[in-house]
Amino acid sequence: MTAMKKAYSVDQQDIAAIFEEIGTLLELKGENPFRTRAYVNAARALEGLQGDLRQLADEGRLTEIKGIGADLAAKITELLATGRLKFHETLVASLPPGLMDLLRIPGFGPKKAKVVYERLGVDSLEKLEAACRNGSVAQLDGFGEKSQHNILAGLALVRQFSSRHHIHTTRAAAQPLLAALRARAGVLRCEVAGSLRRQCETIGDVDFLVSARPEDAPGIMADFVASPGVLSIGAQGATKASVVLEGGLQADLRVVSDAQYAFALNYFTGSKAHNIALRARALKLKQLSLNEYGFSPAAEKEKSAKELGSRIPCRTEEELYAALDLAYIPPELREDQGEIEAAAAGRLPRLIEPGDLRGTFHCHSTWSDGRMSIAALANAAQGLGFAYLGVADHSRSSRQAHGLDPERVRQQAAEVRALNARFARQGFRIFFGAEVDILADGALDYDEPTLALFDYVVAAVHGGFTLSADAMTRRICQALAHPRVTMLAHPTGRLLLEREPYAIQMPAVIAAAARHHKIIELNAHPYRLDMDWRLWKHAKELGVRCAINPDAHSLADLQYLAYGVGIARKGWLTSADVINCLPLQEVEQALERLRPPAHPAG
Ligand code: DGT
Ligand code: CA
Ligand code: CA
Repeated sequence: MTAMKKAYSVDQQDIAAIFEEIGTLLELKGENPFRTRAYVNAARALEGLQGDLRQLADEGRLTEIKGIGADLAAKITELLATGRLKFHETLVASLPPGLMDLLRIPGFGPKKAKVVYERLGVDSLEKLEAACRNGSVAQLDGFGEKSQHNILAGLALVRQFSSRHHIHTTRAAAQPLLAALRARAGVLRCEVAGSLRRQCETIGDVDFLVSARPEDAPGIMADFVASPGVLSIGAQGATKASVVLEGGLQADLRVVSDAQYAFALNYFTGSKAHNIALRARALKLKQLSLNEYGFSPAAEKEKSAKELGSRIPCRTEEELYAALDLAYIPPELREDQGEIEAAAAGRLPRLIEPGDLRGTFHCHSTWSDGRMSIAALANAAQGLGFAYLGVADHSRSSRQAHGLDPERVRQQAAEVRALNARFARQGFRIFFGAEVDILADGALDYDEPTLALFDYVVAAVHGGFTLSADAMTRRICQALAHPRVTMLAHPTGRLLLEREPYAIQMPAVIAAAARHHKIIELNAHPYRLDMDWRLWKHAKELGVRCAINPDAHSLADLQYLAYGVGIARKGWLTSADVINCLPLQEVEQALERLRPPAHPAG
């Protein structure tokens, strides 16, 4: 992935990403490892930097950052001033563009990429596949049959995933295009449709819909395909255009008349399965056929809505659903999962909204692998209007994430107590928790006296992903039976578009959570969105409550909560199903009820 280069708006994370990429590129070129390390170390230092980078630069104090010498300081200054770095651009241009793609294969690093490039001339995923298929990769020193086989399996994964995109990057790419369309003269109404409007966990392409007078359509098209960030134009007609954006995301635009807008919005929002079910209802109930232009008489010889206009005119989707005797169905529910039946019966849930959240759990601080202090996290949570924030740093077995040993847990508890003494006056509370590893045998990573220190415990699997489904299910169900466990983190361990879920029987896990009154997390990180939306309706029916958690490692990550709310809406959840919609006092009582009393000391 090429690091972002937005002029003037680069921040320290963007610069860290560019340094990281430079490290990789230098390694690909076989540069001196010390030089490579210097960039990687600088990237780490920038990621963890607490102060304001721009201010440090203005004061000429960049070299005070650990690992930043005069040379790197000059590069940071160049990036801050221009949003670009000549050295980086020259380096990128000096290597075949497809070489970086090889690194998307799991377990395939710069060292291996360098070997296949130099020995076999492989500089693209296609060439790598061909070289594996004809056996030449297995012949290379340090590779062999097994590693050739693994590369082919990895290639299949990359291919499967590369046609879809994460929701946060898609939103970031779509937002300026949507704003530009809405601001353009002649655009009457404009919305994003498709999977993005339905808040799906990953996105194939973005579908924009505009209504305008016919004479305005060509100009709107022309502006759209000339938007900043457009890499190539796939198609451009009178009412349809399709472009590919930087990063490989496709964006489609349709322009329709304002009279067609509600029908087109409904059609292009989908899902296809929902459209088909809705069309069946129109035929059965009204003997009308429904498509993106409107309601037409079902009899074949009559003129269609495209030529005559809709038999029942609808200005909005609300009117369209009402014409079919249905309550308005929010886009998130349009997956043909019983929403039409529920809308007909007046049984649609009143879905949770972002403003319903009163706090959140599962945030990481600098005590483990987070970038922010607990106080900074708490302040940010207050800034979002929250009444509480749960810290949950890693337990000791998560070494790579600087998991805390019991002694550090006690020190952290003291810090939280001191902070709460201050925050209590503002009606705000930090809940002291931990993200405790579930060990391979299902035991927790801390002993009882340590566990008793926490207000709540998030139990999580961070290793041993290769267990059988039976063993993994037993392992997690055992943790759910533990009296100290409050909630289960990211239940399937999936990393969207990167790593499949581990083998696990989720129905059994959900049943165990219900039996032991445990909360299941909806991890709002755009790589996780785990537990999957398809499972929440069932979990809710069994009485399992949800916690929407950002798994935040930085302040910006708190914004992930919005994606979590989107997925919760897809899962039919209301504010009553989500524990962090409770006001402070009630959430305190709820956690207290779930928490066994501590044993007397000694
Ligand atoms: P994506 O892009 O794969 O994440 O998913 P969508 O849902 O955005 O799918 P897309 O972009 O292919 O099409 C947008 C919507 O257009 C889709 O949700 C429903 C509608 N649509 C597309 N093709 C058909 C079709 O053959 N029949 C019906 N009924 N609707 C369709
Ligand atoms: Ca789409
Ligand atoms: Ca599309």
